[in-house]
Amino acid sequence: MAAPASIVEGFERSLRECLSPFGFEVQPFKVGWYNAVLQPSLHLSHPEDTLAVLVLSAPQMFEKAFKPFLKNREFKNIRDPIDECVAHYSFPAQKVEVSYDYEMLPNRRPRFLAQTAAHAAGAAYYYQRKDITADPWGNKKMYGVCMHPRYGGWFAIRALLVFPGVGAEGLVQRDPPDCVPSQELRIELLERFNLRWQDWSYRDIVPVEERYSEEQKTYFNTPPADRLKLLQESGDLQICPSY
Ligand code: B12
Repeated sequence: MAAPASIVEGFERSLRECLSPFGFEVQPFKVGWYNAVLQPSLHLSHPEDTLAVLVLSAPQMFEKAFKPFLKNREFKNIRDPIDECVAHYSFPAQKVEVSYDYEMLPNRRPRFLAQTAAHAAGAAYYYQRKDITADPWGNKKMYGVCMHPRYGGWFAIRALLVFPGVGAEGLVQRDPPDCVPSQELRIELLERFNLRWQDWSYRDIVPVEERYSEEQKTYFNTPPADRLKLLQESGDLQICPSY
């Protein structure tokens, strides 16, 4: 069913008001914009005008949502606190299908291609090997990377919300800002992302407003299996030893 533009706008505003104080950004788009660049087997199975919203985490999510979230909840059977935190803050009361960036389908494909969604939604340009006219990499596989106009590479794509039955005819597609326009810099970006992503430098290929704090970097540098221990040691998390 088509919703008037004002309803979609109001909806977007509510989501933004709810999530931005916690360091998340939301970007509404139409399912059809995403499907248009993908082969049919990867399509989201909703009519092309269906409203979808992409949720990104900005650098401050760690301090504004994740750490307060840890302090306010009882922890039992935690998988990854970041993911738990996203679940906590992004479930509105409306009927909504939520897919997280880490979720895989039985055929081992991701439930949605986060970078393609970010580009199609206009949130962050997805620089792919095919965006480089004469690349120097021969047969080597080079993964693509999204760059955000304000946070460079200091962000993550966390979740896709689809609102079945809500039409978004009023939305107008905008290209994401091309913040790495030169061929030389695109080559440098893909090399940093593929060959030395551990040094964080690909995230700074453009000037940025904010980066991850040292504490957040330490957290992400810690193997997932050791993260709970790290949080316990820093006093951000107390777990009852009996379970
Ligand atoms: C699997 C995965 C990996 C795998 C494989 C990577 C890969 N790209 O295939 C591995 C383990 C190697 C990996 C590593 C990393 N990853 Co990773 N990974 C993913 C994951 C879960 C799925 C990616 C995937 O399988 N894509 C499938 C392939 C086939 O898609 P594709 O190459 O984009 O091809 C499609 C497009 O080209 C599209 N297409 C065709 N034409 C056109 C035209 C246009 C205009 C557009 C937009 C699209 C488009 O069609 C193709 C499919 O047919 C995503 C999250 C997600 N749900 O998407 C994170 C993700 C890509 N990873 C991410 C990161 C940060 C990393 C790491 C730095 C690790 C880390 N610290 O988190 C490293 C860096 C890479 C490296 N040097 O190893 C981020 C990237 C953020 C960004 N700024 O882009 C993501 C988005 C996770 C997130 N939550 O933000 N990752």
